[in-house]
Amino acid sequence: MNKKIEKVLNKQIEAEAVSSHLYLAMASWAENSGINGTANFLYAHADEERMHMLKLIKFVNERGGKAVIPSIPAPKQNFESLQDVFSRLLEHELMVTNMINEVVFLCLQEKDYTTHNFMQWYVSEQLEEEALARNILDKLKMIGNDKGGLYLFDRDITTIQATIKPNAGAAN
Ligand code: OFO
Repeated sequence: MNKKIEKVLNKQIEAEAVSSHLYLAMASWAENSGINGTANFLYAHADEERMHMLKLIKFVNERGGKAVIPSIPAPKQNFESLQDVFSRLLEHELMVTNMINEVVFLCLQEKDYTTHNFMQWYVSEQLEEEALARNILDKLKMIGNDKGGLYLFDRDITTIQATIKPNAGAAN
């Protein structure tokens, strides 16, 4: 495998691990705050990110490269509110999208069309994840501090996910 490509894919493996860890911390915070629907949503999201990481690890190894399992720092443990959680989540996803775009750009520069093709799955995934995070954040902004609204949000969060990402959680 092209060494430059191997290096950026390993950076991407690390980014997916960091995402999974961050969403796990958010899920645990939500669970401890009694916001159980959102906690379940975030636990599932953390699992999805782990799956994104695994998919990359297997791809690198199968193509003759060497996947590096990264050490990752402890994520932020406390959040101010659901709005705080989801604006951080959106910000994080935007950063991941930029990284993925960089990988795709490098693939074209290096004429690595196999990896370019493989990365298209991540490009579409990011589109969905950004749309989901924006949609959730818009709802939370509308609800503000209304307790009844937040109760319904927590109850219905999986429905929002099903509308935007019908295959979330499915094995890929
Ligand atoms: Fe949420 O992103 Fe992985 O790729």
